[in-house]
Amino acid sequence: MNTYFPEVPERIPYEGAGSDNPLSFKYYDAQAKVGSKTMEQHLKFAVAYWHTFKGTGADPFGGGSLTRAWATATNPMDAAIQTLDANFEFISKLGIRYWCFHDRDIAPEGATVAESRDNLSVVVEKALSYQKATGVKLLWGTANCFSHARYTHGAATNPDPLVFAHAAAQVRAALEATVVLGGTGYVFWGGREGYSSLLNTDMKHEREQIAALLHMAVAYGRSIGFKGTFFIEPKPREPTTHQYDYDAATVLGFLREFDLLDDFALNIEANHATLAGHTFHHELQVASDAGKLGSIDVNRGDPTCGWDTDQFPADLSEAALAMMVVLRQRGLAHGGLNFDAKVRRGSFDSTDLFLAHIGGMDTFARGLVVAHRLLEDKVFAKPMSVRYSGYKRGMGKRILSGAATLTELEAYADRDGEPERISGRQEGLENILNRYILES
Ligand code: XLS
Ligand code: NI
Ligand code: NI
Repeated sequence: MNTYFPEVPERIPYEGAGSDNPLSFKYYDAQAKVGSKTMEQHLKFAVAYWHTFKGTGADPFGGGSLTRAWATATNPMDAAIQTLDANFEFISKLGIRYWCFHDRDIAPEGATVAESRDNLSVVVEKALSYQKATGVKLLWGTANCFSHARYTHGAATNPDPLVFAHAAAQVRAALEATVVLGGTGYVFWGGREGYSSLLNTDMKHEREQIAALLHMAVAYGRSIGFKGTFFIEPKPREPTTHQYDYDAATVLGFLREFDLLDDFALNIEANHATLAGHTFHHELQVASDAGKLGSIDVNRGDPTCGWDTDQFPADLSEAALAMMVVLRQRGLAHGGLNFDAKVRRGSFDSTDLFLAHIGGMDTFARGLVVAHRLLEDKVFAKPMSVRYSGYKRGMGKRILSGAATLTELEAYADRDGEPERISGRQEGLENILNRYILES
């Protein structure tokens, strides 16, 4: 397997921070221990097939700029197999263990539903043999129910049940592919499940429709032996103006409302968090507090524009804070860290794909080490526990236990008078975070 990236060695080595070799890891040392687990065990990185191998660099102002040797065949099935070859060569050279795909990324849509299924089966079989040969595993699969023109007004939320049926057929086949390839997750990202005008949209009806599809997916998935977790990936806008899965809190409410909490968890994407006006840290914490942080799409947005720019993660404090949430909940069971990120339109060399992933992996390796030390030293836990200590005793305890009444609290406030004001020390805590980033 040395066809598409001949300029890259068989395996990207770990050379440490002192190395000048751009094709080496500076911080990601797969077998190094952080706490009781190796970096590789903590950081279940996955390559996103769509951006890495199907991305063309196109934007609203111009067509593709990335020329890819694996995308030259004129027969779509030949091109699909060559792209799969490139995927496994790339992943093996990087030393990553997982990949993620949409059905339509790996196999072309056919003229009929049956033909599409057959195309997918052929590629899945080939992928399975590659997985066996390389030890690479599937993290999660999903169905692309948003690119085809039939999904213009949504897939499961489409006013036409025949469109719903096409989406259902895709989900069924993608679930089967996920099970065959041993994926531990199956993702639903909203795609076009949202609306742009309430003048033609019955929002309540559409939300019931998508809940129906999710229940069917659970029933079918479990019936064919899927033991993993179903994930919903929140996003507030793009492609529709109002996406139903706006953010983590909205999706948690939806799962509760439609009785889907048992089988689902959340796949939180950094850039979707910022599109929703939140921080990545906030979205991860909301999901984790509910016991529902299942997987993460690691990327970043551009703070100066409101698009899903899907850049590679490069911000150390963001990575450290994210890993703190992950470590506190003891990992991501069925999920991992999927690089849902693309190289910029101007980064057209295939080497740029390696540099981007190396940078993302180093960023999260460093973030992991920093997060581990912050937790070991209880840097934030100690002041946090002091801050809320009033609720561990007396009236605070009565409030949380549900025993206190408004009347009794009024008397308490009246008797004890004005509370002493205590600084939140935010700047001081930020200084400590920076010190850990610089010194870990
Ligand atoms: C798009 C989403 C998508 C999902 C998978 O914004 O991030 O790439 O991760 O369908
Ligand atoms: Ni994503
Ligand atoms: Ni995205």
